[in-house]
Amino acid sequence: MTKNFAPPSIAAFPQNFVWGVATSAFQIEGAATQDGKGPSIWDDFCRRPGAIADASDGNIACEHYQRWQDDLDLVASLGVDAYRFSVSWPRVRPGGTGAWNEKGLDFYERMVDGLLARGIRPYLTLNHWDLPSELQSQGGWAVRDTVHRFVEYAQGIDRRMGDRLATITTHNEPWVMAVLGYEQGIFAPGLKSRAAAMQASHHLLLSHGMALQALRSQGSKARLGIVLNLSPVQSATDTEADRAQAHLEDGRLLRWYMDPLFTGSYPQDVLDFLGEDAPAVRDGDLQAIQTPMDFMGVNYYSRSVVSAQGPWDTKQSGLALTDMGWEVYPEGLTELLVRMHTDYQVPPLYVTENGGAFKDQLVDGKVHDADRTDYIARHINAVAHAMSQGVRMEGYMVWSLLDNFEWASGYAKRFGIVHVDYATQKRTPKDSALWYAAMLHARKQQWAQGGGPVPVAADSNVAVAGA
Ligand code: IFM
Repeated sequence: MTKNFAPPSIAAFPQNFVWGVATSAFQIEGAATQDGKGPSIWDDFCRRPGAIADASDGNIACEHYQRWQDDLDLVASLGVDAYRFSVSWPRVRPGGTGAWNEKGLDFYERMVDGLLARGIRPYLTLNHWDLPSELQSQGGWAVRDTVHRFVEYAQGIDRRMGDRLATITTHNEPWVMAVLGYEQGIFAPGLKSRAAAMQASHHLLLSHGMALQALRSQGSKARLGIVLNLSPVQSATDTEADRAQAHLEDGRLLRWYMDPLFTGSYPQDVLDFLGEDAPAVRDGDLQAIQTPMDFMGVNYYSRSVVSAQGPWDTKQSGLALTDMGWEVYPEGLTELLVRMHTDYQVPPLYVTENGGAFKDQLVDGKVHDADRTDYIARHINAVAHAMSQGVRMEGYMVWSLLDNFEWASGYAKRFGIVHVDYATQKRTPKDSALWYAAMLHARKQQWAQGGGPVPVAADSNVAVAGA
């Protein structure tokens, strides 16, 4: 059993704080062409020579499409309150427009009902990057028509299952889709145009706002929001050049999304930097983007350090690094959450993703991933610190439930708290999963006993499926 990692200040979290685990469709489902699913930009991108580090794809992934019931049992055995997952747009509407695929819709509807039957709240994301290929062939997020197709898609999902969803997230990490996908070309669709990237980012934000309006006007029962990937951006040195570069990066990563969502304008310094690459914005767009949200999610992994001299080498900081080469920097999460709360009128916040890839070893049916447990425990404490400074937090979700397809890194990077043997598809909860389950179990006991902190015992014996 796991050793006792500084139990998060468990008393700092209210009883209704939502604890969860997260996944996304393309990364776990597989069944790339089954039951009428259409192709997505990630199916296409995986076929590009050199695009994916291990030349893998999402065709099989974790076979979640076939194994979803067992996977939901696993989720339930962790004792979480919520499961965050995404719908594959091309599985439910293969061309992105036109006919809907009943089998795809049934799959997600069964999953939502399966979660509710297990007492778990469904947190559904509409767009976790797998845009239907057919829409990409018409320009993808760089063209305005995709905004309207997305709104129809959101309405269709809400009509079908919105009455049973806790939340609907429009987009997961628009910065990643726009900048890595359209500007740097290292993610799907693999384009290299700053102008296209910025237009895509505007259309993602606009489609978010318009979808919220459309869902509200059809009476959606789900709480609505968006998820951004954010980090505090720090200057490598105190030189003016580094500080200016860090300010610009902060503008491109954080203010480019937070300002329009909460203040109704794009940051002027970034617009000046973009010049002709700035997006075309029509009258009314910024108003739509500002449509109030019920919650907002933040995905946090590390800080970003910026130097005017070029990319910062994370090895020079002396901080522990994950297998992605990302610094372990929980203080950054507190800093970020406090800033969001201070600088913007944010709705209640969630950490919708947090976790780490580490070099796991499966030995005798166990994975002793102390580094991951330590990472998670320290970040949960960072959330508690933010809450003690007045930040309204509603939940925390570990990324990820399962080892899965880590995009351009393929299957080599393992983020799961549950190990997946890709040859057999066997799931083995790692020590981090057992620790998380023990922590949640201790919390439930704590509340059953009327509150008061209960330490997470080193030898807690909580039954997790497959352990
Ligand atoms: O795996 C991804 C996820 O799809 C989006 N957020 C970051 C994770 C780790 O890179």
